[in-house]
Amino acid sequence: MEIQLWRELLDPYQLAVDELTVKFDHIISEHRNRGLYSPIEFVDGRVKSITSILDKMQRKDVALSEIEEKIEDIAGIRITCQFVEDIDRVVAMIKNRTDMEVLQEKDYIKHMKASGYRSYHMIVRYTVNTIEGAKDLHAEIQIRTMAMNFWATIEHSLQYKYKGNIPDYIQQKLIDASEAIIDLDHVMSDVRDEIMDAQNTYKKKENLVKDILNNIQNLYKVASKREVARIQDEFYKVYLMEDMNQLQHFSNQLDIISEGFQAQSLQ
Ligand code: 0O2
Repeated sequence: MEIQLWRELLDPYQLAVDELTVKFDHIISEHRNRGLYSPIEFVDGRVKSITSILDKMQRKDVALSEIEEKIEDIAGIRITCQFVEDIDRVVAMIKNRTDMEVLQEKDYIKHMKASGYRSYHMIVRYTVNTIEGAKDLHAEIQIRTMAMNFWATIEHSLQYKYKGNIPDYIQQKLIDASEAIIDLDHVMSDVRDEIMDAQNTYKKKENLVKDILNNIQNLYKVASKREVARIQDEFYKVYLMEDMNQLQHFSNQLDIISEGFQAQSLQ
């Protein structure tokens, strides 16, 4: 197939990857902006390379005319979570969405592959709008923990190096490593509440400081420089106390002060 035709074939898949990445990224920011824990830690996506498509066509005996129907991971999204429990939440979220339809699910977490590979796969139908109109296509969403991702990335590189024929002794080490990853994910789940608590506290503090600084910046428009400098000094003092309650109290007071100045400036 000519390169131009490959481009035309892959273009809508690139659009799907771009759109889906933005949508899943937005789930992260929606959670974080509300001070909530996000079950998604990060998202990335890719359109399968032409070489990889050709390899898969050969491996699965797929004709050129059947690519779109039979190769379901031309558009691939990878969602990485911190904890195994988060994966179920992400799966439920995807099933609830109205902008994609789940066609197939493969649970390689409950049913680990012989290689030691673990991940949750979903094939979805997704519609993109191109200059030629609406087009339905398939995308593969892989959901896994950071630890599973670490293993899969290393193993993928080895598969590439040994062209699928990884020597037995390395294969055995990979299986051992996969078992260790299962243990690691369990241990992390055991201290999940502690970790989430620490992360939430940090995030809350970050949001609060952002709000306070925004407020102080806005005050420059309505209050005297001297007054703003005094508030800023006060903020540094409270910040150094490392006490969230004090910081919250300061933020509430600042809200009241800001409203007062805003009201004055409107008179
Ligand atoms: P790439 O380079 O990531 O695009 P199969 O019939 O099992 O060969 P199928 O039917 O396409 O593959 O579906 P499956 O099993 O859900 O695998 C799809 C993708 O999952 C793979 O794409 C890999 O990205 C990943 N994957 C599956 N098995 C393994 C594994 O044992 N190790 C690693 N590291 N990744 C795996 P591609 O096209 O194989 O590769």
